[in-house]
Amino acid sequence: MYTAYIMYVYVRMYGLFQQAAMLSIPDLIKKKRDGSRLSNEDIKALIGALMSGSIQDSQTGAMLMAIWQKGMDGAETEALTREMMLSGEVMSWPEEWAGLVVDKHSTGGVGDKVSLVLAPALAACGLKVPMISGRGLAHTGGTLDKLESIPGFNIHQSVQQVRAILSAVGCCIVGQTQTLVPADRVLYAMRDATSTVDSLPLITGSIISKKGAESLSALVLDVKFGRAALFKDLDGAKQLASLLVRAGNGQGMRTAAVLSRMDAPIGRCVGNSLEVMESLNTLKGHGPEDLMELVTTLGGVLLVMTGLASDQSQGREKISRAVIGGEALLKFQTMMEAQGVAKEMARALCSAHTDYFSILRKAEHGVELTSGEDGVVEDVDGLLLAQVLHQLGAGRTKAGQPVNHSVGAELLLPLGQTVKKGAPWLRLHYEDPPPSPDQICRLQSALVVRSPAQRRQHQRGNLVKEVMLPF
Ligand code: IUR
Repeated sequence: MYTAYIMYVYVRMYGLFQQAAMLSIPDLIKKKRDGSRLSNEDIKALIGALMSGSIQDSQTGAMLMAIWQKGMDGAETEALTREMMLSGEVMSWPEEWAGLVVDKHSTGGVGDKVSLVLAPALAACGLKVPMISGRGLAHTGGTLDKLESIPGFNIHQSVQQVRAILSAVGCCIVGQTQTLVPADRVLYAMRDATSTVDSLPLITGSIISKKGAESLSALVLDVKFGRAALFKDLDGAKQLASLLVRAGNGQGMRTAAVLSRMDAPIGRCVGNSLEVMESLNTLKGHGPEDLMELVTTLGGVLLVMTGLASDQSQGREKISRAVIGGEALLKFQTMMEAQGVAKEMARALCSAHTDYFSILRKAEHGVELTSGEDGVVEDVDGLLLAQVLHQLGAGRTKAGQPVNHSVGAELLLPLGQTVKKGAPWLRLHYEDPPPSPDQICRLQSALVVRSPAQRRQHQRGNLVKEVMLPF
């Protein structure tokens, strides 16, 4: 009885101490604003207040700006990531999948259709891939928009459905569910409204909390740098990659990053339907070199981290064989069926001689642009290309806007190829609005042709700059 009383007094006192130690929201804002680091308890209290609705929007905005200005160290970023992840459901998997559940995240690019090839290739190698992808925003494309250009493809799947598809197929590509990381939905909207999107700790918390909620064994990040990337220079991308790798490993996922160049579009097609077509051609063994380089590098890293390959070169080789041998294509076909595509249509899309445009929507109009000079294709400005396509309806400016899946462009010549004046280099697919003379002019300026004598080293072949492994 006496012991129970002592325990009661101890617990009450401890609670009172805890309460006294907890800072008010204005004090927390002041602490960060003045450059101090937030403790784990501070960050827990902050995310708790966000979820309970006891923090005002103005206070959240002020805290975001304080974080944007003063930054967060690695430990703070890890705590933010963990508390965000715990704000919602954390997925769980059958025991027999232990060590095999993986995913990839890309910081966004032009013509980036890697997920469409990588997810089924990993499944073909025996991994489980619950790939949660995003939609396109501004000039960057989104995997979900690409997949929705396939009639019937349903990106909305519950956690139970994801589990069932992974059991039957091994991979799925789905949108964010309502139950995962609700804190990120609130914070992301506020970051957008307060110009605090481009903060390294906030980006890290947002990306890694969502991957943590997938309960992954291993995660690979494709962190891009270059003119069409979030970070223009390698140093900025490296800084983000280090934070992401630390935060991912801190949440118990083996996390690695690949730093890759994002100047020219990846592959030859940009635009939703066209990119699905190019992904299917890649899964049929006819993929462009740069796309295959990314797919095999990222996949190879995941195979090494899950112990399915002894080193990076064996990992790359296994992924390459899964693609060339057709096993990945079969996985893609069954994934399409599991996600709502009619069986006959999925089979037709995956057959050797598909007339893609009998299934995918083709734009009503097309025009070919021609080179103004003789020489060698030195570069194609992916950012310029994506910006014009965005204006023609291929992308969205605000979340929730529809996109025109049929708008896009095909590069008719690879980098390094000789071109003659008057030869076509780009086929533009458009509907309404048609391209204006100014837009045509901007597209033309995306092509950089040099005489063979002037030619510098072209960029294909060293797309992957560095691989950061967790060990
Ligand atoms: N993708 C995310 O999931 N979160 C972010 O903050 C950014 C991209 I920037």
